[in-house]
Amino acid sequence: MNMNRFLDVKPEVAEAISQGKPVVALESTIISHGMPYPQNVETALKVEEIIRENGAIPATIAVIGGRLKAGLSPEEIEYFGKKGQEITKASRRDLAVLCARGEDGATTVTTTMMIAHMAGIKFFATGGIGGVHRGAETTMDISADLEELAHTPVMVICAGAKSILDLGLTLEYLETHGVPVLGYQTSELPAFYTRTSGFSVDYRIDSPEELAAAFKAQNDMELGGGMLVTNPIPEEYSMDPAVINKAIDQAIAESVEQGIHGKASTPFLLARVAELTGGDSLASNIQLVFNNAKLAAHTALAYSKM
Ligand code: PSU
Ligand code: MN
Repeated sequence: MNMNRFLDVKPEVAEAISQGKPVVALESTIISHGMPYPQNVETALKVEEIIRENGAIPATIAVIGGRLKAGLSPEEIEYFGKKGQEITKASRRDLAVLCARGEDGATTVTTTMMIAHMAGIKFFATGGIGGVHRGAETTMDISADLEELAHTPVMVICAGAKSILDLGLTLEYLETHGVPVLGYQTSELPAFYTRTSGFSVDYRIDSPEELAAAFKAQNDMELGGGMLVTNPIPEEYSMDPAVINKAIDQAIAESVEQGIHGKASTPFLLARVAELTGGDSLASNIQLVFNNAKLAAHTALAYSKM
């Protein structure tokens, strides 16, 4: 554990880590920027409960008053949910200034991986990751999440990537940077709201024990990077690709028209897609996060027994 002077690990989480018990990290940008209030808070609390029911300790990660927090209280989760987009969305470039100034930050996949690693947490469940955006050949909009996956040894369990991204280019980027992309019980990359995308993953893996074994091999060899597990949304919650893709195309067209760019781009697209599909996409989003939390807990538990 790298106990740097900015890090606060919740006692329950610190105890589990020191005893080699399974711990699963969760991000806070999904709360503040990824879902509307109050569903964001309800979901974040329920996700923690699911992780406990499946044998692991949850550690929601955020920056509060300039402290890097591994493990939040329900009140802190409520605070992030209520403040929503007023909170700074904190990627790697933001951490130093936020901590020096004593400010709050909602952690993305990037900073959640960083803080999880500082605390000694190896597993992280979320909804979707950032990636190479459509049109990146001119905008150069590539999420810092991909770079973090290349360098930080945390396993990220997600539901694939939303087609607000260019999935083909995202996979190319991950390949170049040596990030294994694993499909849980599928050989096709899931596209978040839908179970298929037309793109293949690197390996299909069918059990939490085999996921844990792959990650352990990577760690024991000290290869140093992360691993991406893509877990398809349960069939009963998956969406009609025509409906979701229409909403995504419209949201992207509006973002180009309005000149949305930089860190505002992903939150804008997420919120617009949710609006355009009514409650449907939000309901699917919530269910896939639950599904990922369960798999992450099972994998962390299997790893703790190896
Ligand atoms: N994709 C989602 N939901 C999310 C995000 C992405 O389906 O909540 C959030 C995550 O926190 C992710 C971040 O790390 O957006 C990526 O932002 P950017 O594209 O600006 O790197
Ligand atoms: Mn970006």
